[in-house]
Amino acid sequence: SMLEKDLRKAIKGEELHLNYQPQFDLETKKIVGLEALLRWNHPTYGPISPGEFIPLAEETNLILPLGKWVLEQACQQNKKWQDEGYEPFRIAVNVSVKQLQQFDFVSSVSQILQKTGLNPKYLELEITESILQDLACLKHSIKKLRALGVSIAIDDFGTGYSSLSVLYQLPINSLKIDQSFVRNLNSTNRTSAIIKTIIDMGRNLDFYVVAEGIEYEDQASFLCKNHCHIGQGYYFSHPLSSHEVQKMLVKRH
Ligand code: G
Ligand code: G
Ligand code: MN
Ligand code: NA
Repeated sequence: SMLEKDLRKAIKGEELHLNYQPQFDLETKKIVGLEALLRWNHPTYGPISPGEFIPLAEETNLILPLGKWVLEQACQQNKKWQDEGYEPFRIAVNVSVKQLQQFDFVSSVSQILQKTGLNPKYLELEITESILQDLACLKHSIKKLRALGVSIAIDDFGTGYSSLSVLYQLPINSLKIDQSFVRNLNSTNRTSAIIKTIIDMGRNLDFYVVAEGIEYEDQASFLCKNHCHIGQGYYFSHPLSSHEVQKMLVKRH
């Protein structure tokens, strides 16, 4: 398709960039991480959402070069902030199942870490819950990534198919509660019961629990009161350009 051809060109050119959405410790209100979010500014159509072009990139395998580009950009930018003397934090990068299924995925992550000089403990990979259906073959890669020192988050948690047994079999670090739960928090008691249950379960399994899509103060305070560790959403900050991020970072003294 035309869009596919354009995306191929975009990967080589200057049309792609990353935005970064801050993640806050809900108790201390300090920045503890940033999620890298891909943006495509098409020369004629303007901004195209990753929700539209990521599925296309997955179908055409363009996600492989694209995913590598995202990983390298994110690691490079995070290392740069650290070198400039800002307090270090983790950067989270979304990874598609197609990428994880590549036999050389772990070694390409390792190469990118070496090339950029980023300490692996400052990289987190976000994997959507739905891919855990393919558990057997991914378990091995996830274990190797952990052995490298990289963290693993389960994204959109609560919407996919993972059984509880999957959660204790996988060496993951965090659960990201899907935005839909936070969005419906006020409308039903059931949603708040589900959120509390996910937080308790996550904490009991020693995971960090992250809530996404927080838009209102009462959502943030509900999550904080119920001991969710980390919050992300428009209430705290929209995704920002690297320049905007830098303005809110704190120098080490
Ligand atoms: O940033 P935004 O809400 O528009 O993102 C829409 C969707 O695209 C989200 O599901 C998000 O996880 C996904 N996405 C954003 N950036 C990337 C990326 O670099 N790689 C992958 N695989 N998905 C991404
Ligand atoms: O699937 P994933 O969780 O990676 O998607 C992240 C997406 O959610 C990004 O596209 C980001 O722009 C969007 N997002 C982040 N915070 C909020 C929020 O508070 N409300 C809504 N509606 N979307 C958000
Ligand atoms: Mn994500
Ligand atoms: Na999510």
